[in-house]
Amino acid sequence: MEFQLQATDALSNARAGLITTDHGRIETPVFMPVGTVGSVKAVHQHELRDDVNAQIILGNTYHLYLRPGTEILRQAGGLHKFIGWERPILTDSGGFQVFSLSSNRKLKEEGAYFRSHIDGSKHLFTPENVVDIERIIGADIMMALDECPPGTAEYDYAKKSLGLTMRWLQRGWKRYKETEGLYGYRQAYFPIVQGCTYPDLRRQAAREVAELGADGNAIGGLAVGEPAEVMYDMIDIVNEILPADRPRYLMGVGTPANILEAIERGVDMMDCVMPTRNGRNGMLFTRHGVMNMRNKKWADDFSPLQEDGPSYVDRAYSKAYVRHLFASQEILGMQIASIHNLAFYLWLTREARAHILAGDFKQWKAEMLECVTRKL
Ligand code: PRF
Repeated sequence: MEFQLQATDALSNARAGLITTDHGRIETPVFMPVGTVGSVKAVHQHELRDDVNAQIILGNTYHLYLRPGTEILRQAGGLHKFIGWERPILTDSGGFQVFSLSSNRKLKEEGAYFRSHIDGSKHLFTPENVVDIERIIGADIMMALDECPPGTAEYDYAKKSLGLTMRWLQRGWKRYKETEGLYGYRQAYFPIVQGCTYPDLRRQAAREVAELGADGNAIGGLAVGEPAEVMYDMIDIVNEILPADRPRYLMGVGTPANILEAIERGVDMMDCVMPTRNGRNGMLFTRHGVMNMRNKKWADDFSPLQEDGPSYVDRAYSKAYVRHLFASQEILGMQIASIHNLAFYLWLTREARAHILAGDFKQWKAEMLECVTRKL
């Protein structure tokens, strides 16, 4: 994987860059739709490519390992072939999901023991076997196994947890290096900076992560219950240390406002379930503000979903129709909302990139921030 830094904003830390993988290029800043089990919920692969303009999607090691399992994925020739997606894929390591989904999980030095949320079966994730699984999935970017403590974690717990995440990182990196070149194409391995909301822990983690010299680096453990301002401070602290010539990936963030703030602070990649999950609940993000499509006020509004929207669904369907679909609990409402929201998120990051390249990011961002936080 290669990263070319194309421009840095004069008035902020925002950057525009180009990632090159063996499955194609990614222009940054970029938003990555979440396709946990090998499906971006309610959105076809051709829609992701042609309507949403997704450059890369996410899969999750925890889910894919449990179902369909590594044997099926190996037989399929990897996730790209299995799901019919030829562009890049990033896999999260599953550490985060072990903690949010599985039961009876136990962290030990050797790894994370857990029971499947599907059938209760017992499993162990180690930094090494997670690399092996991500290799078989065939991710272009593989994430290291980490522990993500809650946003409210006490200092002592945060420190102990970070120690474990860092020891796991060294072990995972070793396995990554040992297995390079065995799987046909290049697969990058991104370490994850943890450290909760404690500046000294964040700095220490960022230094250790930077020292590895990985193709890209991630910031985890944010948007987990801490105030947004604290999250922004942590991003600033970490980005001061992470190398400028490698992409920076902020994991699981966030609202359109969070995305604009993160880009301003030098983040290049983001993912979040919000556009799809909130979309399925009838919440539409637009450049003019947020609409709740369950609201009765749209019942007789026959204007297009978003006249100047980035996707064909924005002009093909009226607000009244989409409101009707949600009122009737029709699947099509969720599909339209998911395509719309993802297309909007991808538009937002593309626009940010264009303004970074044009040199007027800061002013554009201030205006856009006001618009996207309105309630329509
Ligand atoms: N670690 C991993 N995945 C994640 C996170 C993390 O800290 C987050 C936190 N926002 C989302 N997804 N591995």
